[in-house]
Amino acid sequence: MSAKGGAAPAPASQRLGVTWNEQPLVVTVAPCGAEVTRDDNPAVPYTPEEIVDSCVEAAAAGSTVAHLHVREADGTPSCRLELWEEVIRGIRSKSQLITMASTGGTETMPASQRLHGIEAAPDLVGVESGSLNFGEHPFVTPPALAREVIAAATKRGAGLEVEAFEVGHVVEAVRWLREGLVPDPLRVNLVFGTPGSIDATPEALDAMIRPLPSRAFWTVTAVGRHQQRMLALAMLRGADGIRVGLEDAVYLRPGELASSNAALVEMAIELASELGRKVAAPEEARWLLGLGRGASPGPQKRRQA
Ligand code: KMH
Ligand code: ZN
Repeated sequence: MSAKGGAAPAPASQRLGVTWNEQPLVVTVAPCGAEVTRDDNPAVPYTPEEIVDSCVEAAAAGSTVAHLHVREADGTPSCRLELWEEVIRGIRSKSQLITMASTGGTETMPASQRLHGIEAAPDLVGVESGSLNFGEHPFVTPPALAREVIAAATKRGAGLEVEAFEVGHVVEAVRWLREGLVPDPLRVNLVFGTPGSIDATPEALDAMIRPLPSRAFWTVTAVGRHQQRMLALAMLRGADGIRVGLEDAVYLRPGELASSNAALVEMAIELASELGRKVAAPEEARWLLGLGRGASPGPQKRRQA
């Protein structure tokens, strides 16, 4: 399907030529983000050791990708390369998780510092394809900064995942794909319910997936109380993956704080299983994300699975 077409892209299951629920689901954990604190939930990991341990537990619960930020020991969002290296090295030594360095930083972090995680050689790098208001503050990613992130990640041999908070961000990512700035298949994480950006509704989900080409690998993140409903909708809609973790939601269910990132992963996997979606094992996730040895899978190769 062309990105100009009016219809939404084919669900992953149709692309594979398998029934809708046979497409393995990649579960990403986002253990700490940059904003959430221990006042919100005492289980938020701060130090590299805490982040690594929390990710390893989440991997044991079934997640296969870790979307990462780093913090100083007091919880302050950080960009220090030593912290990035410690986290990525630690996760690699103790799990099969695919590591993804966010370049989101914080709204106030100087642009150049947002790129530091790339130097720690993660498997994937998250890149914002536009700007938005993030709560009370503008969160600005000018096109030149995005291109810098893409160039640095590509130079390092890391894959890219676009973080899209608005329909225009998805459209921009598709333009990058057409221009050859990012490889095919495009990987994009659609984020819903962040104050200041697109809402968490079925209509918003449709709007965000509409511009995507059929080969795109798309995942869904929903913030706070919207999480379970949006993840369920995404899984039924044929999402390639979902993301959970304390970065996005500190409650397991209304009134009950999540005891850990692993608890959120378990909740998501239970939900997936109730909806008939099986969860990708580490090697499957690596392959589906085009991170295995050899060429990126794409639909042709996927069909052989
Ligand atoms: N910390 C936020 C301002 C991402 O990880 O790509 C943005 C953010 C998004 O964290
Ligand atoms: Zn993040």
